[in-house]
Amino acid sequence: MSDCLFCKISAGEIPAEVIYRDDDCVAFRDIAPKAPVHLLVIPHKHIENLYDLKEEDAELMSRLLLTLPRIARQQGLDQGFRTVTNTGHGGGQEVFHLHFHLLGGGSLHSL
Ligand code: IU
Repeated sequence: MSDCLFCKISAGEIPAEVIYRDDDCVAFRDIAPKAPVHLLVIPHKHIENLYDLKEEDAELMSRLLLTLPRIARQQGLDQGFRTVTNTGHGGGQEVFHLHFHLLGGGSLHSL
């Protein structure tokens, strides 16, 4: 999607502090971190949010989920981490390209 900020980060057209990249996804630091480690993990494919997922995205999502703990370990989050995905305005979503917040490195309160 031509006017999507995260598509542009995925394509390398807008700078971001990228810490991981593979054929499916890219992970970069959130510009307004809410924890000592706060990454956003996004598929390259433009999917708006969980409501926008199709059956054909199942394998991509499966691989992406398997990637999250690998990235967390690379970041030294051996004690654990949190993932959050906001869906739609009602879920507090501000950027409409599917992303998983990956947070850790401090004491996170229970939800
Ligand atoms: P949300 O789940 O859509 O509310 O989260 C969007 C996140 O994207 C939020 O934490 C912002 O700080 C973050 N972000 C960013 O990292 N870089 C940007 O250029 C913009 C937002 I705009």
